[in-house]
Amino acid sequence: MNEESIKTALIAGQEKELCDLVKGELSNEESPKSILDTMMAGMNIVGSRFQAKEIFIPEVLFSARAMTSATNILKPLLTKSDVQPLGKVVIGTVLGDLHDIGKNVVGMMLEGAGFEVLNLGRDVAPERFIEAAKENGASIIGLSSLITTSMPQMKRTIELLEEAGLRDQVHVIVGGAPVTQDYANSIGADGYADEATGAVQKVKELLHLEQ
Ligand code: B12
Repeated sequence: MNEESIKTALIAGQEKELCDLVKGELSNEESPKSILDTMMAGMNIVGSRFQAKEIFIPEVLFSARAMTSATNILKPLLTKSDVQPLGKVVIGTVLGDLHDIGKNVVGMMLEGAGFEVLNLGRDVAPERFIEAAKENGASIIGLSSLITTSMPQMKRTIELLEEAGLRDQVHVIVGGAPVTQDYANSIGADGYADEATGAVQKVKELLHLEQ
């Protein structure tokens, strides 16, 4: 796989070029998962450059847009639709937070592993998570937070779940760049993972499904 070209197009925010490269890799029988991993590595470089103030929000937005389009090409190949779901997962990015790339990747990997995923999007209020889990009989809520200021919404969602009397029926997993296992423990979450494959494993573990 031409990893460097993929990363370069992603970092430069070249949506069409990136999508063409991804399609080319797929026609060369490259695995969708390794293409996704390469793009995530590229997005990490974007993150480091943003942090180092070498690039700014507009550039990050272009990269994010390119990644979203290219990920949509991979989505049907990473997800299964013809099997009985292993369980239902409600996932979203918490209130006040507009980052959704990582959450979408986690959702996609869960679908690929055979779960039914209800993706609520981003900037999702705690009440909405509870409603959605209740209405759909979900056994897992996945909360994503990428900014430290939105992390308390995870705690709030768990509290509301308790107030709704659903805490023993619904497991909560949390993730996102600033979230840690210690933070997950401190708010009483049932699971944490720092990347999508770990998230799938964690969900299987919580539902006592074989690995
Ligand atoms: C892309 C990006 C943006 C894009 C988002 C576009 C989009 N559609 O998502 C835009 C430009 C909109 C943006 C805006 C902002 N951003 Co920004 N952004 C990023 C950046 C560069 C990359 C994030 C990303 O997509 N990574 C790639 C994905 C694949 O990784 P991931 O999200 O971490 O997800 C993986 C894991 O975390 C995990 N995971 C994720 N969710 C979940 C959920 C569960 C349940 C589980 C188990 C696991 C899990 O699995 C995923 C896949 O492996 C990060 C830098 C970074 N290092 O994270 C900054 C970053 C998150 N942003 C930051 C900031 C400050 C902002 C702004 C406040 C900037 C501003 N001044 O306006 C705004 C916030 C707006 C808002 N209210 O949300 C800071 C946050 C600092 C902090 N700790 O609070 C970061 C860390 C950059 C930095 N170092 O300063 N941003």
